[in-house]
Amino acid sequence: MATQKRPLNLLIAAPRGFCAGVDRAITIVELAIERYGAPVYVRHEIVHNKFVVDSLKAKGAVFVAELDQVPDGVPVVFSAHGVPKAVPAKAEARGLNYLDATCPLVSKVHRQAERLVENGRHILFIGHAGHPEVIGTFGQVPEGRMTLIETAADAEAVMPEHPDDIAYLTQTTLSVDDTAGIIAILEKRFPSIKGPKGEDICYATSNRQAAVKEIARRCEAVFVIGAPNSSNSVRLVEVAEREGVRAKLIGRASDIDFSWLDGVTTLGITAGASAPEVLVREVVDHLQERFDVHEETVAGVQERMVFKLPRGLEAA
Ligand code: 2E4
Ligand code: SF4
Repeated sequence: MATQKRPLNLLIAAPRGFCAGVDRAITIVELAIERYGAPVYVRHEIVHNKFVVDSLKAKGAVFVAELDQVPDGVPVVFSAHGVPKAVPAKAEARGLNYLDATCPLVSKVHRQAERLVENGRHILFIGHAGHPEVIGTFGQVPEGRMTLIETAADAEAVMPEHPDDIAYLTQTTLSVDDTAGIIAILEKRFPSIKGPKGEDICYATSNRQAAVKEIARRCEAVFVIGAPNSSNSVRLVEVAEREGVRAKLIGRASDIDFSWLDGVTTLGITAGASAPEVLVREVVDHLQERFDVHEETVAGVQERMVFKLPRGLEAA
């Protein structure tokens, strides 16, 4: 039967969606429920995705903002974004059984921060104010030893007390391009500034940004599946926009307003590191109801990263 639907080309970015840190964090909550039984408390959204959080709630997870809301005697998981040192310390003082789902790549930045401060350096931390990862990283060092740099203007303006004893570190989910600009300013102003050995922006963040750039070059609009509080997802929207396309952050298929696609013949789709693949399929299926969809996956680098589970849960 001839179809009346208008054709729509879909370019689906790869890699997209879950990274190794998110996979690990969700598995930790699931295994904790299996091992200890429900309820298992989780401090902060395990990852910034409502679908993931709701699925875990259905299995017996209870999400709270602060440790004070966790009753005595129940296990608690710390989210993938990391926590200030005071949080596990408080949990220990209360005798709580806690499991740390902080991504190992965030923990690596925590250890770098500690070491730099031990060696007498003041840290300029490039990140976004109020984000839980930034709060967690600031909480690794004594107050006053780290200064937040959010923008190029901040990098131009910062006046460290001892400019020869400074270092910089970054949040893991920043824009690769913006961060390079900020670091260039810092290195020009403070030639002896110490930087991280590898990259603090993680492999998943940079791979997803490269992949969305690739599809954005070939389409008129891009949908990024992710949450407004998901830093890496919001960065994907910005990266697509910089390539000159219209980009929309959507939580899931039901957020789509088909009028956004008026005049669009090729639409790009990607997903942030905390957005499950089922939501990508749901979006494609939803578009298929309205359009004669032609789907193409645009494959970039292959990811093979897998992180070990915390000791104790491995055998579960
Ligand atoms: C921990 C570190 O940090 P962001 O807001 O992008 O977190 P999200 O939960 O969306 O993604 C997973 C994640 C967790 C990323 N980096
Ligand atoms: Fe870890 Fe990167 Fe995933 Fe964040 S985006 S959880 S730092 S792998």
